[in-house]
Amino acid sequence: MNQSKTDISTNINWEEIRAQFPVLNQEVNGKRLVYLDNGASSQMPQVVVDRINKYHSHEHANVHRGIHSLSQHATDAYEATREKVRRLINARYQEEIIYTTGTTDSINLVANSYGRKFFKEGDEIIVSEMEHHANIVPWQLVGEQTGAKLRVIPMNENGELEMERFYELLSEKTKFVSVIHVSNALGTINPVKEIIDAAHERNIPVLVDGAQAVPHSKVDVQELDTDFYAFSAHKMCGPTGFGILYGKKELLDSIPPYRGGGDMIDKVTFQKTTWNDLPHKFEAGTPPIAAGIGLGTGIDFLNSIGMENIAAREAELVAYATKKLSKIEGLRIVGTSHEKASVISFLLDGIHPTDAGTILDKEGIAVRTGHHCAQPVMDHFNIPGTLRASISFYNNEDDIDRLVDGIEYTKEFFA
Ligand code: C6P
Repeated sequence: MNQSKTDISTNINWEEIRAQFPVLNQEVNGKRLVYLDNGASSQMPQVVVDRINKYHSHEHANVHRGIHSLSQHATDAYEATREKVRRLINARYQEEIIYTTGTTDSINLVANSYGRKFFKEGDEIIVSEMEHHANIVPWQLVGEQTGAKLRVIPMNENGELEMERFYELLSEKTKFVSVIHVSNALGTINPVKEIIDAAHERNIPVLVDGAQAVPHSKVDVQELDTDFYAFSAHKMCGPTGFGILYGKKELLDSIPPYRGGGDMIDKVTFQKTTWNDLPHKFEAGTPPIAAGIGLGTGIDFLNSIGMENIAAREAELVAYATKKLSKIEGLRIVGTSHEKASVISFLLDGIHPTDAGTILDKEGIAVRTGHHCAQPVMDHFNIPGTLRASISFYNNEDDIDRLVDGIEYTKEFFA
């Protein structure tokens, strides 16, 4: 590898950025860690770790409840994240940003609140064949309660949605469309704008699962005109246990709360309870305060680099990795869509992905193996699972070269 450490197009020193991630600076199994499991969870830069520590060390108090200074300070820090998220995804109002515990929680919120209110026997919800389980099971659960059924947009052998089939599935029975923006199992970037526009022509609301999109590109919910958009903090340099549901204000106003408890109420009597205003109507109980504050610092960090620069750097690394992996004999890439981001899934001839992943781990290389919580994708390709390298802007060409060496070693090991 003989590549300049400073990206010429953006003049960003990516090695300096990488150095801000303390986790990457260690050995695992006696080898320098190569972390290529960013799709499962990305790492946190030191500033995020420090910010969370500061909250725990000096600022801890419950939010929205106390008149004492510490509580008000915690509330201000926690609420500041809402504006940062609003700006990041260009939502119209802060009230449209609902704090959740992650993408899974965000989708469950919509499936329960919207679905239980509006779905009935014979209704149809369209999802795609490449959904994460988090965008399948909540709809099945609400379908069991309401009689609504799932309809599935199939994909082709490249792992691209068959859009003509989507148009055929749209009918007067369709009451909701919920699709993944970027596939965590294949890396496919889906034409969500086209899907949203087609659904809106029939007044059908759309949720987009953006868990693998927001960390890697500039997402603009107003430009997409999506009704709901879900993502997780821990895939975008933030901590676990925190996530976001964006929803259009009028839609959020039209659906009931999903969970009951403190903070989400206006007035409680044994006869009747009324709800708090948005966004608090959907935020019952004491939230993960430190995680919310941490996400705010994570967003500051991403903004300091620039989402466009992050997307460009990751595209460069994905292209480099695809080229290198394609040259390995007996390696097959699963998911060859023209539009791809950050994820490369692959198989090695005659070697089970779990066995290969175990050997790579011994070499200090962290990849994910298995079905990636997308079993229908594996069923489509008739495979038990894949090895998955998921790339972040703080990876570098050396990481990819180490992966290539690790794969060659794995092949020799099993030969
Ligand atoms: N995918 C992966 O390794 P949570 O767990 O709620 O933060 O995110 C769920 C989820 C939903 N949608 C997509 C597209 C996702 O990728 C994920 C999480 C991880 O691919 C863990 S299974």
